[in-house]
This record gives sequence, C-alpha cells and structure tokens, in this order.
Amino acid sequence: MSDRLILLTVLVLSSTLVASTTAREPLNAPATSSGVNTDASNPPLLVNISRRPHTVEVNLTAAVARLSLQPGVTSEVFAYNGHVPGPTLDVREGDHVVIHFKNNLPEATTVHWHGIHLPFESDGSPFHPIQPGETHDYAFTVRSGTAGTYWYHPHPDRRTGFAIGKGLFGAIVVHAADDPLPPMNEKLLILSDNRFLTDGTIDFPDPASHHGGVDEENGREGPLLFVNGQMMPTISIRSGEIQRWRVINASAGRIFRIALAGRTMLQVGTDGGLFERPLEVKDLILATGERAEVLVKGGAVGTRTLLQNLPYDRYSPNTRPVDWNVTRDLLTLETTSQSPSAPMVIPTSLRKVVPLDTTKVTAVRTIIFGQGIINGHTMDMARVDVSTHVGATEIWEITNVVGMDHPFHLHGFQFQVLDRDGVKEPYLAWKDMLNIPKHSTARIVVRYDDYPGKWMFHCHILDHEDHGMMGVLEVKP
Ligand SMILES: [Cu+2]
Repeated sequence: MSDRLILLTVLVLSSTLVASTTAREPLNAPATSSGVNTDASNPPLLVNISRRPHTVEVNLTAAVARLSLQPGVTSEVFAYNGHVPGPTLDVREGDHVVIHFKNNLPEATTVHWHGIHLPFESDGSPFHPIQPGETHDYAFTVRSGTAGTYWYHPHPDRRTGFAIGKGLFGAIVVHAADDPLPPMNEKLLILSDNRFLTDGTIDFPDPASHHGGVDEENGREGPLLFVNGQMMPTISIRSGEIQRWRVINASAGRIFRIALAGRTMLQVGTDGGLFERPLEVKDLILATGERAEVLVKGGAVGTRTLLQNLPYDRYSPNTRPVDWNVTRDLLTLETTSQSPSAPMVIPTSLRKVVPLDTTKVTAVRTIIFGQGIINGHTMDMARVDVSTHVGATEIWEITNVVGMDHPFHLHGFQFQVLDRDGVKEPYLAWKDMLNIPKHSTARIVVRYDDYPGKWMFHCHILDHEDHGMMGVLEVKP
C-alpha cells in the first residue's frame, strides 16, 4: 500500500473536502451533552458459521416481530433475524456465499441480492417464491472486481413494496481483495422512510382509498426518515478523521438528495463499487435502491454538522407531497473532544474501470417508460420482453416520456452509463440503478458475461414495480 501511495499523485482531504470553515456554517453548533440522540451504529453482521476458507455461510430468517421503530411505540414489522434493518452480509471478493433462508412470514417471499452478479436460481426474483414455512439455500460466488455496497430485500410477485415497508431490507458489503483506500472507520447509512398510524401500525391504506391511490401513483413515502432504523442518530468523528460512509437508499419511493450542510463530501463510489477517482460533491441524489460511497472528514473539535435530505422534485404535480420542498435532517455528525486524528492521504486514483466495448454491440434496445408501464405493457411473467444470449453486448436507450422520475434497475448484470440526454457520462462506473428523470433519456451499455436465465428489469419505485412496471430479459445460453 505504501508503494502505491508513493507512486500516486495524492490529495490531502483537508485542502479539498472541507470547503468551508465552521464560521460559515450556521448549522454547526457547539456539541451538547444532552445525550438525546443515539449513535448511528452499524447494523449487526450475519454470523459466518462456516470454517472453510473463502466461504461464508449464514442463517437468515424472515419473520413477524414487534419492534420499537419510534420512541415509546411498538409496531408489528417483518424482520430479518429480528432486526430492522436486517443484519449485514459481510463478504470478500472470491468468497463462496451460502445463505440458509427460512420464511417464517405468513406470506410468500424471496430474497433478492440487489446488484450482485449471481446465478438466476439465486436471484430471488418473482420466478422463485419461497412459501410460508419453507427454507431455501441461496448460493453464489462473489465475482472479482465487484467490491462495493449492495443490499438484500424481498422481491415477491406484487408484494415488494409492502414487504420492504414492513421492514425487510439489509446491507451487503463486498470487500476488495486489494482496497486502494487506506483502512478507516466505515459506517453504513441505510436510508429509509415510513408512515404509521397513531397506534404504531405501519400505514398501508386500502388500495381503493384516496391515500391508497396516491401511494400507487406516487410511490409510497412516509414522513419519518430513518438512518439504520433510527431517527436523527449521531455519528461521532474525531477532528480531522476521515470516515468511509456506505449509503443505501432502501426506501420504497423516496429519492434522497443528501448533503452535509455547508460542507462537501468526496464521493468515491456508486452501486458497483469504486470510481476511477474521487469526485468532490456538494450533494448527491440517491434514487430508490441506489448506493454511494463517500468520504467525510471531521471538522473542528466540538462542532456538529447535519446530514440533510434536500428537496428533489421527482414528482408529478398531481401527487407531489405538499412538503416536498422542505429540507429534512437525517443525522448529526458530531466531532468529539478527542485530539485530532493524524492526517490521512487519499489516493487520487482508485482503480481502473474498463469501459465496455461499444464497437461489439449486438443490439440496441428501446425501452420506453410510461406511467406504470414499459413499452406499453405491464408485467407478464409468461412473456419475454427482451431476448438475448450469453456473450452479447447491448445498448439500452431508456426514455421516460412522463412527468415523474422512474429509477431503472436491471437484475444480474452491472451496466455502464454512456450518456444522459446526449451528454456523455463524465466518469466510468458500474451501476445497477439509474434514475431516469421525467422527460429524459439515458443510454447504458451492458454485457451478459454468463448466467443464462430470466432476469427482471423494472422501475424501482416499488408501487410501480408491484403494479407491473417491470419486464423480463431472457439471456439464453
Ligand atoms: Cu416508476
């Protein structure tokens, strides 16, 4: 690692990451000792029960539980191993992973390993439901070069939004065999929102009611915002310390636009792992299902900075929430009174992302997002919408023709964004989520290296997905 750092041109975060001083940050207030907030602790890890090298074997059970998601109120939830969010699947590139899954829910479910490149039979799509009381082993080998932040959640036919809203989501962290970033404190930030009745019941209105109709059209959102299942938690950081935050948008409909008030962040990665080089950002938009890795730096001793959700208008005017343009606080970053950390050097070059060869493209697909439909259809599991074969490289041109954003997700295969509305993507990255803003077009390139099967592509606003805004990509051997 030291050789690498000597060879690279380096940047010291203190000169670039912290763009403003505390004096210019009205939201930075002296730290208090009120102790009201709890620490935004990372969720527990799934325990590896295998003794074999390079093997991760875990037990995961989905079941009804009663948990306190808000202070003083309990709610009936669906939980993985009794936790919301579920415990984190922590693996390394090259690991063979086996998940012994048990469905103790009163309804069919699946576990979809969002973003992971794996065999069709382990994708946890609606093609492979696990009935109540049944068990199923999911198995895959973590592909080299895919270190990054992923997540798992149910993907049953027409019930995904309900199941995630009830509490079924958890993180997957894939560590690199050779990580270019120096070791540092890592935090998971799993963002979600929810809505409750006064007795604590999670609010899923009758689909035939006015509120049910708004949820179906808009994508169900809730007024309460959570980080790792906690409201307004605190993350402690030493002055000058750099932390690596892995942020996951696990909400059913809300697109987050996060910012560290008055500061910049250094984004180092997205869905499929690290960028080629860090990118300084004032804020970043995370569509449903999308992830980001950012580096943040502790300010002066005794200061606090808010991580906020800034307004982002993904909505159609018909169903736009009245408070859509209100900035909301997510968590407090609190600099401790400990002595400052020693300076840390972040490489300016992270890894090589090899561009997919667009001269080898075998097909160009046109995907039209309407409101709740793709290419004029709703989902039919007996229909194949796109047929291709292993080894093909394709460009998908995805156009959103309506006045509401629709985040695109492709199962099984990471893609690269070529351009958005004709503007070349400024950096190379591996993605499995791409927000397609209202009345816009994006082009992606994807190669189906292996794993034949029937793969889903869909809008990740879960109410849209559940009502059929989804298609089937068949990759033939
Ligand atoms: Cu949609």
